[in-house]
Amino acid sequence: MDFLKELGILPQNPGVSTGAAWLPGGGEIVSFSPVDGQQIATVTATDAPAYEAVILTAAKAFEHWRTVPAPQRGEVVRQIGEALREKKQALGRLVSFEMGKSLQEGLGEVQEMIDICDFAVGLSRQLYGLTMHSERPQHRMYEQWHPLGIVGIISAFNFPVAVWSWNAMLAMVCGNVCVWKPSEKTPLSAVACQHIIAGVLQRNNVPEGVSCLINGGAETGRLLAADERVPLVSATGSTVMGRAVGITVAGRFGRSLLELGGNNAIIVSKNADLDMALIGSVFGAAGTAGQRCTTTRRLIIHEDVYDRFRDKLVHAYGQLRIGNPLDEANHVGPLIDKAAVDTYLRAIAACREQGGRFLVEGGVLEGQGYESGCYVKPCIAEVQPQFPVVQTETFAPILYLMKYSTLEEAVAMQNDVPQGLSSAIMTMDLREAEYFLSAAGSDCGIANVNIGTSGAEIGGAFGGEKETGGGRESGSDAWKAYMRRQTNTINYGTRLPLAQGIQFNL
Ligand code: UN1
Repeated sequence: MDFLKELGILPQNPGVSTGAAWLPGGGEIVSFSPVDGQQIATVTATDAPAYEAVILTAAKAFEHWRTVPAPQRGEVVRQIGEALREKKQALGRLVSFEMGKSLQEGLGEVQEMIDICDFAVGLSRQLYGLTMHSERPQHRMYEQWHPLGIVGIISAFNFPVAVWSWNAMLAMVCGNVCVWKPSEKTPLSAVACQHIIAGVLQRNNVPEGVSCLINGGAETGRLLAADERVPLVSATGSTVMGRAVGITVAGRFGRSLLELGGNNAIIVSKNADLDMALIGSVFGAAGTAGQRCTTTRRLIIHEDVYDRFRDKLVHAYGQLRIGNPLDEANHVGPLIDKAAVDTYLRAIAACREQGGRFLVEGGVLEGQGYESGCYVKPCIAEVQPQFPVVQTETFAPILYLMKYSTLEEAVAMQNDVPQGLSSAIMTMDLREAEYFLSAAGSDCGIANVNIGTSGAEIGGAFGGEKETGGGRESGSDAWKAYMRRQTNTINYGTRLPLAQGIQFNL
């Protein structure tokens, strides 16, 4: 496992960092690989004194970082992108090994990091505000965007590095400093990222505190959510976590950016290219072992093609190879841990109880290569849309099939869940596609045509509606969430006329 050495991972890793410096912390977090069930290494957790030291260092760093011109901040991010290019293979392998996603997807995740760095470099010269025409003579009005301060980033195990970079690289070019709390299930991937960027920060004389790392579970996340010194908390993960963070942050009038659960559907029209629909559905549902927030959980299939498409799906599931994700011959790796396996088994039992009929059976794999107990079979069930289990996001490869007859009915089914992240329609019919994208169509943050629900590019704003939390990360103008807007009016005349023509003569 040379990649661990290359990334500076030790048997015992400090886990509290203000950039290049590592602080003593509290207890210990153990990282197990779901690939073989073995302990990889341990990481120091963040106790209250270490947390306080991080926040004070970050606050001090902000005083300097906010004065560095944005394009110069972009230059630092450009170099971070270069450093990530150099370490792409090693970091991709660690992500695959610690999280359990396929090597291709581990490398793809690092590619997303590189892409967002490139995006952020360009953005560093494009933090545009508008100018307006004042109603008063010899007045000028414009708006500008200023950094917020400390941005807290809470990320999930399923994208242990990319989601941090979407937030951190934008936040940094915007002039903020970041405090990252990664998932306690994937702490080593975070330690590796911190090592990779530390050299770049040092070479550029960036002060300690611009990019900090803290480690721990929900209690560490609560410290960030409750801390008035942290104006923005960006949190990716479950709806339960997001609700707690969102309420705590709102209680102190802070801002939160929430990217939470999805319950994503593909509508397969009778006018679909069924071969294309098949690839999108199988990758979307079984890829990453069903552990993406954009994973395809529901297929809503037109009655005319239902039997044909169902048979194709069942056949394709028979071809899926499940096993060590570092072996490129395998399509599906393990779930993150045994607790996730229990959740998967409970959902299968609930589905059966509620009336679901399994076309491809699930189950936990045993025997050689499956010793970790985390490898499960992707499965398919025929269901009714209102089953409670179908309304719930289960982070595992369980695909629900439903039948429709009119497009209006299909869109209503697609929208009739509490979540609103990603959605797709497979159709060659322009009218159907446009209806799906119209105001009467999908209610999700992401709506695709002839593409599955997962695998979004970084250039678009990423996030969703309803219980997904409403936040937008990554591309487009998502950067605005990391800045405060200021409207400026300047009077360069010799009189002081009041707005709205009000006369106030002394
Ligand atoms: C997530 O699962 O938290 O669209 C993010 C995708 C990826 C990002 C997923 N680019 O599947």
